This record gives sequence, C-alpha cells and structure tokens, in this order.
Amino acid sequence: MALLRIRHYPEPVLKKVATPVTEFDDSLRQLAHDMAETMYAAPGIGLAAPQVGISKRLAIIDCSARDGESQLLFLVNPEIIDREGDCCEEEGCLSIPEYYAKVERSAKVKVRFQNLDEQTHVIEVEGLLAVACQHEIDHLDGILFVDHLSPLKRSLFRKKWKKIQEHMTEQM
Ligand code: K1U
Ligand code: ZN
Repeated sequence: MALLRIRHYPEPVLKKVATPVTEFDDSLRQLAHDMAETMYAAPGIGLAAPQVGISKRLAIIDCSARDGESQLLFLVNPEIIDREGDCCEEEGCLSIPEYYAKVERSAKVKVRFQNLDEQTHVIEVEGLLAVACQHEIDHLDGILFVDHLSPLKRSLFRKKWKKIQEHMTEQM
C-alpha cells in the first residue's frame, strides 16, 4: 500500500468531470486501498479519486472513524437516485485544508454504486454519511463544497484561502 499525494484547490483535476470506471481489475483495487490508507492518514472520512490526481469515478467513505469500528465503503460509479429533506452541516475538504463552512444538502439520499467486484448496491443514508456521499459524488463531478457557497461567502473564502496557502508555505 502507498500514501498518495492529495491535490489542493485550485488544481485543475479537481474541476474535471471524472470518467466512469469500466475495468474492475487489480489496478482499481490497488488504487482503492491506497486511497483508504491516504484517507486514514490525513485523517478524513472520505476521499475521491480526483483528489489524488486520478479522474475516475471512485470514492471511499468511512464515517465510523470517530467510533473506532471501521465501516469502509468503496463507491465505484456512484449515483444519487433519490433525495429527501434538507440539512445544513459544517464541512471540510482534504483538498482545501483548514477551511470549514456550512453547506446546504439533502438530509437523506439513496445511492446506487458498484463495489470493487462490479456488483451493484443501493443504500439509503442520512446524517453525516449522507453529507459525505454528496460531498464525494460532487468531487467526481468536479464540484467542491465551496462551489455551494453564496457569491459573498465564496469571495471571503478566496481571501482566506490566500492566507491559508501563505501559512502552509511558511510551514514547509
Ligand atoms: O472528500 C474530502 O475532502 C474528505 C472530507 C469529507 C467530508 C468531511 C465533512 C463533511 C463532508 C465530507 C473530510 O474528511 S474533511 C476531514 C474530516 O471531516 C475529519 C477529519 C478527522 C476526523 C473526522 C473528520
Ligand atoms: Zn472534499
């Protein structure tokens, strides 16, 4: 297994619509497990392939990290097929470190996806897992959580991001 380099805003790969996975082979399994190692090391509760520079429709989520018991989900070609209600929770992003903001999302979502063996599953989720599914599927469509902010909040984000980047450069 290997730690992968997480790409930061505004790298172009984060804005691309990722291509569907068609080959369910060892290289997909290797990438998925390397992403898991990278996500746990970060640490984070999710990671999408574009965040490690690979424009493919693969994402992983493990919201159980805080509870201790691992429940790692590998989502290949995930799609939201139904949504219900609204919520507004604070989000972070491993591609935009040190910046957090509340984002309006659906409260419950039904997600259809394939696993690493090409089998199709449908899950209905709510709470943090629903937010994480929407956040990760957005990554596959080239959308970042800051794209959901109002124009005013987004311009404040851009100013703050410049300072965060300066701070990160000083620490290197
Ligand atoms: O996709 C990503 O950038 C990962 C992101 C996922 C996410 C977080 C919050 C709401 C929705 C989606 C993160 O994991 S940011 C880090 C984070 O939330 C976290 C870090 C350590 C412990 C617990 C959570
Ligand atoms: Zn993110």
